[in-house]
Amino acid sequence: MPEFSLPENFETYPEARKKAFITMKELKEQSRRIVGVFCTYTPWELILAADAVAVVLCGIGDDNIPAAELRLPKNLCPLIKASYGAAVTDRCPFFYFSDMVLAETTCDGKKKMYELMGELKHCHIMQLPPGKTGRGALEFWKQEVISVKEDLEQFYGITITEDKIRDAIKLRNRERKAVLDFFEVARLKPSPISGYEINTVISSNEFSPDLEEKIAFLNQRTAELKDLYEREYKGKPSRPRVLITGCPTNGVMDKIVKRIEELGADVVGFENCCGPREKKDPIDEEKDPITAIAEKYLRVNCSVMSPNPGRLEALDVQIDEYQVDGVVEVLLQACHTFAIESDAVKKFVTQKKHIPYIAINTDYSPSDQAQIDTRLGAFVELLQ
Ligand code: BJ8
Repeated sequence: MPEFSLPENFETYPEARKKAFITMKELKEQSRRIVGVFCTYTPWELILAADAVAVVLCGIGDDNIPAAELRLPKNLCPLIKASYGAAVTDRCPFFYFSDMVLAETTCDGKKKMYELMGELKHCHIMQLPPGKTGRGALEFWKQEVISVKEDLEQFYGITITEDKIRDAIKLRNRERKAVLDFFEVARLKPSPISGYEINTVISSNEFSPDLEEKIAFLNQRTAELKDLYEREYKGKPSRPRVLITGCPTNGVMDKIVKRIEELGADVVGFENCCGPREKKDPIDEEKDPITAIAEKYLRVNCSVMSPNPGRLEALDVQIDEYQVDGVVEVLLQACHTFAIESDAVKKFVTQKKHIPYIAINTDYSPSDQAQIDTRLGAFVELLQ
């Protein structure tokens, strides 16, 4: 059995991180292939078809930022700094034990950070077209999907067959459905689950070497919550219902999502990459699999795409389906694409949907917590 060592500072790590390191080490010792990923544009199906486990690397902790700032500018998105900081300090078990990284040129900060990350281990960077509809965008992206397949084959010395890709598409579509059903429990009014729990369950399940196990777990939890609703929630009054939109929120869960709920509202939905954004859109199982994968991921409604009308369409549907009373937009420091798009989002929410909207600009440090609490408190009050 191959032996893998732990980082030098392992003994100083908190218990949860130590546990994750041990789990990953065991996985490596079982000779499992591990690929680190960052973004919703990642074609996970190809990783699955390579018999590899995909692990999500996005940094969420403030503690890794000082190390990142030795090489990255301070005025940069905290998600980017935390991701690089966790990798360069050996504090991320998923990066530490991944064989390679599969990432995409989304925003400028991320794509330039990947150049530094590439000094640490093999990073395959997919070039994302700047828009979904430009002439040649799909064909260009399809070539990028093909190059991922070829790199995985070369890196691991394997052949990824069409049948393997088709099987992976089917399995991931089933997983998408299970995740979506779980998110949609919060459409019930009043919601039998907090937004904080939704996010915690989804993010802790993101890394799961066994997708069948993950699907079974989510299906069971969804059924339990529906049962709980029938027994204890149905017919009772609801607290104000909030939808989160904007940048990914895993790094500000305590700072924003938890606080909204402590202040008296329910976070019922996420129109961001921590929510059902891409889960609602399965991959076509009938088409040529590479084309179907390319088409599916090019439809992701991220602000890095210009134009990006699909995001407002998704907001429109989600506000109605989740019976939302107010929208909180999270803008991470120096995220220009979401910050600029927030103008259209605000107009849409207040003028077309006629509900209140607030934008919170923040980073991963606790220094602005009091100011955020004051603003969120006033917002929740407005929704009562
Ligand atoms: S598909 S949202 S996961 S790029 S890192 S853009 S917050 S400045 S994360 Fe994202 Fe993929 Fe889009 Fe989703 Fe802004 Fe920060 Fe850039 Fe960010």
